[in-house]
Amino acid sequence: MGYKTIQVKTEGRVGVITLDRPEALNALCDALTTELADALAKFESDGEIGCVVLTGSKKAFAAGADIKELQSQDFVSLYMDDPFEKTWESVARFRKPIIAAVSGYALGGGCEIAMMCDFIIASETAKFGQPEINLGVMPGAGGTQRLPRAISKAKAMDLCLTGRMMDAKEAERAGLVSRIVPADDLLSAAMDAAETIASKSLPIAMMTKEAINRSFELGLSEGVRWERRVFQSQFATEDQSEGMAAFAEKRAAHFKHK
Ligand code: CO8
Repeated sequence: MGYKTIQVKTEGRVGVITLDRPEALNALCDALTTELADALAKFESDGEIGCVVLTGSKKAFAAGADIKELQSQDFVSLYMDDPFEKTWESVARFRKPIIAAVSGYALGGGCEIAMMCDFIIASETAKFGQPEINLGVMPGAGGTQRLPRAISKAKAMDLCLTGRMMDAKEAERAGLVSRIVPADDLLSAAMDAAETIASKSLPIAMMTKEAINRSFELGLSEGVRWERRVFQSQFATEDQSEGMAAFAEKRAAHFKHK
């Protein structure tokens, strides 16, 4: 598939997807989310890929869903097509580690897609917000659910009800982003993190991601019990044998990633 709205490349074990609709600040039109889902499916099935970086331009990670496309939708068309289920959710469903590298605007669906990633590295210029209320709607791609889990009810209410943006510093204080880096260093910082993750055992990294995500669905005792079973099961992997043998033998571990 030749992509028109994203750019895709591979560097070692890291897949990089760059949202690329500069004329619309990377607004998430149907074509873009379809291409994004396709690229993720390919990275998911590619055994050589251990981590993905999702990024945009300096000015915008993504300024939200494409309002010009959404404008003509009605309830039945949105319900029947359910683009959220068909394409957007592919980011949340992606099983390998995925990092959002955010510079500039991450608004509405842009903020929601970033939150579907495992963590967000932000440039100093990043701006996050859920301005849907200004359009007469509310967030529709997970914003009302993921934002309070990420940054507290108070801030989620503040952002979703006023529609205001928060800058990178406020987002980091609130816990939405894991770190802030200078704008020029954004991609290299995200690539460094992704290469580090991709050098670990892929199945163990995937189980770690799954376990942390389960913490949002389960109560504490169920979550801890589930974690313990997965931890125990990891002793059936070659990567556990290799990782612990390498420590004992004072050498670097060589994970098989499968
Ligand atoms: N959709 C479509 N086009 C957009 C969008 C967008 N979200 N954002 C920007 N653009 C376009 C502009 O229309 C403009 O195009 P043109 O030059 O043809 O007029 C171009 O990008 C540049 O934008 P601006 O001139 O507005 O640039 P500024 O630097 O002046 O302003 C802003 C930047 C503040 C980011 C401004 O563009 C803005 O407010 N954009 C809209 C932000 C917004 O409201 N986002 C939420 C959208 S709704 C949503 O995301 C719901 C998600 C739920 C989806 C559920 C699954 C289906």
